[in-house]
Amino acid sequence: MHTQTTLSQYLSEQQQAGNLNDPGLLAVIEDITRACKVISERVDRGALGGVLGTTDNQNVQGETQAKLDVLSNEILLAMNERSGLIAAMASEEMEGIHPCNKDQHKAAYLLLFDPLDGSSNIEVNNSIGTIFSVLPHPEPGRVPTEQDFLQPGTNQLAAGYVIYGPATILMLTLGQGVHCFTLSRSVGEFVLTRENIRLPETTSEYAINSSYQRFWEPAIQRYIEECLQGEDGPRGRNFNMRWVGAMVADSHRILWRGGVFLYPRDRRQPPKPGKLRLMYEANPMCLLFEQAGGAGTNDTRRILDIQPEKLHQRVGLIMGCKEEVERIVRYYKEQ
Ligand code: AHM
Ligand code: MG
Repeated sequence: MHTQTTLSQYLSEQQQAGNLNDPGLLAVIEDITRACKVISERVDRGALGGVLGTTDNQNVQGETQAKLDVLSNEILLAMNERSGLIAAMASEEMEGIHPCNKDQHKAAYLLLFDPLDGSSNIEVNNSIGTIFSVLPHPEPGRVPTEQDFLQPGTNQLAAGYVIYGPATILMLTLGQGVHCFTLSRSVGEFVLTRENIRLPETTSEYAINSSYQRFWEPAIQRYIEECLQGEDGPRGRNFNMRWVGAMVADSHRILWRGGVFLYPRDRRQPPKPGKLRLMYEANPMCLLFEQAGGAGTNDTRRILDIQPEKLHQRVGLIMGCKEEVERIVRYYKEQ
């Protein structure tokens, strides 16, 4: 009989095998994913749950908040505050950090999240998700400041995302590979469904919002143009393109099937270096991609090496199979 391994069992087995020696971190992952199960339940109810539609508020990015953005943020805050392990949290939906006023001595972690990625998909019942990143508190024992969050992505202890799609799935890394868990409604737990995911080496797929083509820089124009030429162009093969409009869904397809996800810096709003945020979107995603054998860059710099200057800093993001990312880096250097 096929026995199912739940996330909790998987984590404790890994710990017993000596692969993970940070029990606090495991408890943090359990709390984050518990919150995601609650969000999944709310998403599932759709229009019947009264969670669709927008609020009258705007977040710090100037975007109108959907009801589900706010609700997911509240769920994540409430469920991660209890353990006392998290010193403070930061989110796409909050301007400043949210310190947790429990026993600060135990609180060794900082948690960042995008509570509901792909908000514009909510109304149309397409995939959406939650993205999270766990950083160490540089000085456990004192109340953290925003400055403490400004650590490069290489410092992340864990990262992952949950997709609320046809099935709710969790993609998780604790720095030792990427593993996929599927939420079993009958068991009420995330169950391991694929271990050690590796990005395929060769690729013929890409994801980009091409309606911004006229604003792209020459490196991106060149890359996409060559893909579009297919067999008749320098790449010598045909490419396929998809754009769901939720990074979790678009990059998940790439992580699964190979390819490259692009939300590059463009010339739409020159002071803004891209749309996506470094700390709770690009960093966790790039850790997952690197752990799966891929790569992530802004143009010529590895995303995980970027020293953040601001909590809500934006960044151009290109991630996927190493070869493709390296090719785009080369095009940026040559542009
Ligand atoms: P959100 O976190 O406010 O939902 O915004 C991020 C989303 C990404 O999931 C997605 O890749 C991108 O915005 C889509 O943007 P666009 O509508 O410009 O294609
Ligand atoms: Mg997002």
